[in-house]
Amino acid sequence: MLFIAVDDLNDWVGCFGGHPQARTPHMDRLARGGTAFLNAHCQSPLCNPSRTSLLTGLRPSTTGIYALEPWFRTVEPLRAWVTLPQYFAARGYRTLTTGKIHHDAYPPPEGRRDNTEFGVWGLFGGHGPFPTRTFVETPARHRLVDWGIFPERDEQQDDWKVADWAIGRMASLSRDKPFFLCVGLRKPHVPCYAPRKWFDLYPEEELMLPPVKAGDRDDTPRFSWYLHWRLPEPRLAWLQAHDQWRPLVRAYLACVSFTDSQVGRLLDALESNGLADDTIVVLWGDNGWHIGEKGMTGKTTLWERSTRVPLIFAGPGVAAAAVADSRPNCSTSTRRWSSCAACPREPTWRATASSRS
Ligand SMILES: [Ca+2]
Repeated sequence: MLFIAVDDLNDWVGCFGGHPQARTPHMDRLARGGTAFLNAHCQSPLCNPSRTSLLTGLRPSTTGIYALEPWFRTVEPLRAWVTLPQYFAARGYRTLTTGKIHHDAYPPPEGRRDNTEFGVWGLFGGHGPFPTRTFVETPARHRLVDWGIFPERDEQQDDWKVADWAIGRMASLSRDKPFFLCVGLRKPHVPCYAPRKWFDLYPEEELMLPPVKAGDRDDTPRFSWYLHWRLPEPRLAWLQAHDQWRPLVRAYLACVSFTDSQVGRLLDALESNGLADDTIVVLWGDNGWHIGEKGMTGKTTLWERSTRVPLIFAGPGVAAAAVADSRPNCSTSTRRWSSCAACPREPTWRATASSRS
């Protein structure tokens, strides 16, 4: 099994229809070869609680973990809880991980040494590389909250190196033992840096901005704001005042396409190593991301933009060219890809996008 996690990827993926201009040919190809879950939502719209929930199979209301801390093994009821990779390991799978699967630095180094969480630890990677100074001075001046054309080549990105590590392992994975290979890609999590060719896919003058409604949070309870209001991502008002809304949308899309290309490299490597026919591929996002909707950027809200995530299963035993969609506008829960493409979704996009703002 190849288990690909993508950090902060919302539904701006071609086959999920979140942005009409998103170019993600490799995730779309994966979806066509399997089943896309069009109404998948994360269990909690933030890395640590979402990933902890997914890997333990427990809701955040059970783990009690809603924030970037703690590492769940320090919570007594979870100290010996069997995670998904441990479940596979107990059934004879070789388990390998690279990049961000558990949240950031988790587990602490001593948790990696004894190989209790995964059998093999690969390159951890990070958000790098970084320019000598940020391109955009946002109000919070957070090092990660930045966007722009950088670096020069894909190969300089940590995500490229993480994918490389996984690809290198595929060549040597023994065919006599099944594997559970986890690859955690960081983009499009901020900083939204990508080489120029990915920005060129989205010419600024043709770019569609997400539809937003003035006063959209006027009827929301104040408490709903407290979940995220002090996070470092700028608000829409700041982006508009500083002509940064369009550049951020463009940079995010560029990073989505860069990430998609890494997914493509992984899928190609499965095929070239003769592993494609008997490997199940799962691609999942840990939370979505606002880019102007509800007056904000970032995550940690309970609105759809923050909770809806891509989820694709493909491989042996998985229905191909299928979608599962439990949204009210879809008349059946599972459809063939071609028929579901006709489902109405996000009808406000084009009208709003044509009147540039
Ligand atoms: Ca995340």
